[in-house]
Amino acid sequence: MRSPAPAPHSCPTRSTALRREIMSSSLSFLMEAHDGLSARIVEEAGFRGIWASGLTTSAALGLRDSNEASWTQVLDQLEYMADATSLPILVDGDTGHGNFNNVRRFVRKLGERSLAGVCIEDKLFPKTNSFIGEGQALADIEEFCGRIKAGKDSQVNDDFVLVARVEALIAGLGMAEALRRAEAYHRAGADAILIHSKRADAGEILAFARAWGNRAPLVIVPTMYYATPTPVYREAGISTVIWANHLLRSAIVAMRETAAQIAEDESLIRVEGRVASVQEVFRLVGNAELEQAERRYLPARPSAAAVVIAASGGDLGVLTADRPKCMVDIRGRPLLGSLVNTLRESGVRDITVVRGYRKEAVRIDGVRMVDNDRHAETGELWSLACARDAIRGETVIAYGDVLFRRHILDGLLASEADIALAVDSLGAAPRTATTPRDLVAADRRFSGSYLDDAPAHLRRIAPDIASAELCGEWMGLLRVSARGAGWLREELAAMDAEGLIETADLPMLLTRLAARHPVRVLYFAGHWLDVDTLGDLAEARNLG
Ligand code: SPV
Ligand code: MG
Repeated sequence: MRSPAPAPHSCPTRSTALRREIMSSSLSFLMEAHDGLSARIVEEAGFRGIWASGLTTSAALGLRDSNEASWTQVLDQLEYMADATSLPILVDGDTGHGNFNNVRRFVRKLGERSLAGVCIEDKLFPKTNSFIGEGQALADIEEFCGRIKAGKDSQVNDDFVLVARVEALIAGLGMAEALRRAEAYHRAGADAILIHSKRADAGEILAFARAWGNRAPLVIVPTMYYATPTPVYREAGISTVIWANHLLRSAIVAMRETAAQIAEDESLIRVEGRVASVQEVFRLVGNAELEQAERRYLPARPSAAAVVIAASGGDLGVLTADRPKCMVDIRGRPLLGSLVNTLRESGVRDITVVRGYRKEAVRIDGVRMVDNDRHAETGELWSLACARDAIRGETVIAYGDVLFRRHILDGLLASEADIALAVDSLGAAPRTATTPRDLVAADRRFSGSYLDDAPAHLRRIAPDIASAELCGEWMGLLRVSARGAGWLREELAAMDAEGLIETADLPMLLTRLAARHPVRVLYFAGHWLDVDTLGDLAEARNLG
């Protein structure tokens, strides 16, 4: 969306760009938009200008194209569009919302909000859409010329474009009247003429263009004569074609289909793959820019540390003969490199890796290495204990063979819990697993609702949890706060005293912690994997 440094309000450049499009000898196209999001979509499609349609802006508000929205309400919608895109916008100004005086104020306000131009039509306020009824009353020619002059005298930059729209053909007044009006509007100072027709063929538009010659640029709206091939407009010397309402009309079809499907299924399962992802919505509205701005303007919170346990060998055949599993290549980068990268993207800076098997092969720039030289006869808890000094403040702890999307880590980091585990709620589904899984029993299952953020707490993690109790699968990823880090070190000391520390695993540690302290379960759905088999490796290369 808009860059962090907004353009000055009375920015002439968009008007200059629109003027260039309308004045150029090659055919230009303006695509309809009706709000900020559709304006953004028009820009991404590669158009060079936007038509802010009165019909679709009204309809998107649930209103008729009869000036039911006040002009200031329209202005607010237009401002969202201008903010969402850098394209020039030609505003459908209807009649100008009244007489010359209303036009003056409207045009001034448009310029102040970076709208590039306006089109006003020679009808009477309140207007009616051109495709409704017959014989609509038109404005007196002299009175309308006054509106045009008032508009031109009120523009806040020199390149602002005023298009005068001739409705004589729509009103059934014939070609001579259309030409008479166009000539008068041109003389009154209009920069271009929009000649409108509701016929199913372009006959009268082409006849008008022939008779008009090149007195001023011609703009057309082929909504009704849509079957006319575009080269015909080029040959006729048309300046600009407006595709006037097709984003709103396509949205209506898509929204209706989606609503009907969900109503019928009482489920989202059949629509999910057909609608834009939530991530895509975030992208379209420019969340990445906000993240950058947050890094720039929000006070930096002390960054979390991470301990990655990567001491075991792994059994990926020849691939793990000379290196541990965490150093196996995933699309040109070791698995551990991807994991470290995800950690860094989320602001985790101080990263410690516990290595053991083929430790000389474990090298990642800027990462502290701690060695578990007894990896062959000890388990993961011993590896964690090797790095216990690194678990002081907020710390992420991860297995070295997991990959996950960043939003999972961000969710853990945003949690206020002292110990939070990332749990895949889909892990509760039966799966033919060849390797043991870290299954989770908690005090509450994920409800399946997008809005479900009520807390859930761990009861235990084990490879064999009965389906009645099963809530998901632990992803091998957790976060502790400074207080949680203290609890964790205490528990390590207790297990050491009990003689368990050399052989125990992380699920055992977490289950013991859950008996003494709240251990929060954060539910996610997929978007991660641990690499235990060659099949997982193939999947990891896709997720990579
Ligand atoms: C609009 O898009 O609002 C227009 C074009 O004014 S038309 O609907 O054809 O009148
Ligand atoms: Mg309109």
